Amino acid sequence: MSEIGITVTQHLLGQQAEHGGATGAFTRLLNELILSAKIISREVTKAGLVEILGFTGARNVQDEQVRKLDVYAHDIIIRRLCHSGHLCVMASEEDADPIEIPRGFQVGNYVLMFDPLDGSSNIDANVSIGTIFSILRKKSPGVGYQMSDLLQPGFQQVAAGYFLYGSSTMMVYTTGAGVSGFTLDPSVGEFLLSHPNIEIPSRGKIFSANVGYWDYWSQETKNYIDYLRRPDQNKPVYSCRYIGSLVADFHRTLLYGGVFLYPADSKDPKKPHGKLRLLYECSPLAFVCEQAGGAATTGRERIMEIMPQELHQRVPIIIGSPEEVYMAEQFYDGRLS
Ligand code: P6P
Repeated sequence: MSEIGITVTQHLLGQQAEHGGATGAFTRLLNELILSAKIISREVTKAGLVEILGFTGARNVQDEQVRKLDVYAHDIIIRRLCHSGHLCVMASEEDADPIEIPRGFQVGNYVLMFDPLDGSSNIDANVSIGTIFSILRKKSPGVGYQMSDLLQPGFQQVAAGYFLYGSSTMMVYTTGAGVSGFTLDPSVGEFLLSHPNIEIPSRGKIFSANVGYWDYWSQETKNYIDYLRRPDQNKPVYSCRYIGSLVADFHRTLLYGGVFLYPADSKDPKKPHGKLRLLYECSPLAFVCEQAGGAATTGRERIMEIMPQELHQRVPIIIGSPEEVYMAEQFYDGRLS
């Protein structure tokens, strides 16, 4: 091992070597994403010092105000990944439509779905935010892409993960052979292996949900949260922790155990299935969580088995330690109340 430890590129090359037929395309693709994250991290870190905070005045496909850093992160990823030569199409939270590879650029056999800067409403308060990514293989024949290449269920992912821009910048990812975490060492500009083989505790002591929406929740959700809150000598006393930034709430759940949920609620008729998006938020985090020994469900269906119907589809999510997630399913299917 070198004096600075294992870099993420070395880790990727090691995984590539284990895939006999690997051409290196996937490694080069992920390296472009890693470079994009380093650039985004630099801007996020100094966001309070330069005029890159605030709103652009536009609203995205989610009808959310778009912040300058959102657009910056979105643009950086698109520019760098278009040049990678390994993608046939991309999709971003910030764009209503699929993002085609411009004419003149080499087209490849992978699909990238991403949320460029999730939790950006927290930027002004210096709360941790993140980039979430999901990589799939092109399934349709021929050179161009079909919507079916984008609307694939989570179990078809070849890789998924996130970058967390917090007290340090971290990368956590899986290619289906466990979960590894890397921390950016700004002095050398490298992501170094800091969390090899992450495994989520089978049970935790924290639940994470926006309890402010209690009156908008279904009775099943209320019964489950009541169960977690109820003192019972057969289970730990749970704390409630909610940052309101998905990547930060998920990362804490992954390392400490417990459960994060953003259930369906009735507060916005336009979002009856909750707020979080399937393809570039719930599905990639579900892949990471399952690979770490956890689980991810809508309460009634495994996230990774949902057949997507549209690009920006929203789903309820309950994700985390297996014991808390499987307990939740018993409340949603009526076995417990
Ligand atoms: P609420 C941030 O805007 C985000 O998309 C996720 O990062 C976060 O988990 C969720 O919304 C918070 O939503 O409704 O609790 O403010």
